[in-house]
Amino acid sequence: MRTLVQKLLPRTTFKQVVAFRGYCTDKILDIGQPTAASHPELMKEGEITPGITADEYITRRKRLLELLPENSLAVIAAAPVKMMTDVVPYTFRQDADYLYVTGCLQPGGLAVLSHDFGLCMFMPETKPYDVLWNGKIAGVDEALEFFKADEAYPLRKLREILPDIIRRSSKLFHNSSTASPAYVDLEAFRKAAENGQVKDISLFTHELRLIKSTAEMKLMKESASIACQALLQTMMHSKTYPHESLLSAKVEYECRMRGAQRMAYNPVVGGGCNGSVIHYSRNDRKVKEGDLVLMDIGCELHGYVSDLTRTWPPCGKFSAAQEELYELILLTNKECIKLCKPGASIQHIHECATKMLREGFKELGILKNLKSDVFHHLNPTSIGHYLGMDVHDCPRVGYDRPLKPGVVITIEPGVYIPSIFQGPQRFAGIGIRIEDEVLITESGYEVLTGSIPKEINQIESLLNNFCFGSTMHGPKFMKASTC
Ligand SMILES: [Mn+2]
Repeated sequence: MRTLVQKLLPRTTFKQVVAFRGYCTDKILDIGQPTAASHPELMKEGEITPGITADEYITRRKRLLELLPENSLAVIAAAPVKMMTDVVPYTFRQDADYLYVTGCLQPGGLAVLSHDFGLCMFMPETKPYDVLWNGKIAGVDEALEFFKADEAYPLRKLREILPDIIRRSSKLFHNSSTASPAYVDLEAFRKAAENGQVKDISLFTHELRLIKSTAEMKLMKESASIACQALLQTMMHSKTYPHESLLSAKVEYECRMRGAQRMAYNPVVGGGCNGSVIHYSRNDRKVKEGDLVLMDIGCELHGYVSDLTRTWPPCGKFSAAQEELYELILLTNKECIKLCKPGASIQHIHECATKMLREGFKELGILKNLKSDVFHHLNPTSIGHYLGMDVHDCPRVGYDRPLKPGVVITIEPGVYIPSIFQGPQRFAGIGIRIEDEVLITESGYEVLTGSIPKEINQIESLLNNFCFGSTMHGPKFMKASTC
């Protein structure tokens, strides 16, 4: 595509490009991502990303520097662009650490932090030709004026500037998940690595990201609310369109129509025994009459993700076997949520969940005895994980860490019975997970996904008393009906 255009437009000059941009854009400065000036419907004055102010970004950097040992350096690169085919990139998603520290949504940059100079941003440069094709991006001026960096340079200066800074530092922390040759190949970096002076920055960034600020909690709640509304619409849709791919499309549409930038992960839409595949992603089968469908979905809103799961029978009625298993998972979900409070840990809640599930499985005849190893096949997952800018957020923080106010975790008990199974055959091929998001508060917890039903009578009532008619055109056609 690009090569062809280069041939067609071999003499595009800078002046022509500027004139063209001036013609096709309005007078508001475009920095390659939303600002209060360009997107007043999305952002307030003083915010760098929607809901997060410049002051909050400055505070984050100050707190990160406080955690860094004396005379150390942090190097955090933006996420790389991943290509689908030669000139076609996958949708870009910024690395959470780089976004957390800078607020910058574009690829190609490098943030360097030290006690000496604060934040120094190395920014990618574009040629007029790139601007013509891909639009404006933030450069050195924007790094200083918009992202409030203390210093900023074009990326081409990196080789001149960074080696000296590295040599002057006794420890180096970098984001190994986005490590780029731009700095890793520098001799000074290689020497520091050989001397054992290089460690991963996530040790510190995950500590900071674990506890959400008031602004972050608001975004987490909005992200959860969007996912709940979207899944509710999808549940109602499921009776008329019980097909995994249509439910996946529906939930993504409903999330994005409500302002989410993307899904947090590929939706898991497992009908029948596909629900027993924990990260099932094919989503290409019709849900059989009488089967359950398990949907694990989440969206991303301005850098903050949601993650919830509901399991229901699109036909509108749980079978007796489905109901028996569902009640056990639901009870475990509710009891585990009650355990969420400052001082508890995911590990502790996991142990309580395991005990409840083992006893429940034994009672249902699924386990022969309480200590059976079969349990690990029926329930191989943790009861939950931290949630925030990433789905499995802050993995450097152990699950034995006492929870604190401002931490968000998931509670997601489940049972995954394969189709070929030694126990009572009425349970064969049933997969159930019920996942909620829980914010730890001073006094206990707040369920962020409480607006979507999980009780059997609520779900059956929802499916039988409300559903879309024979059209796919949205809520205005929603009606009480007996379909
Ligand atoms: Mn989860």
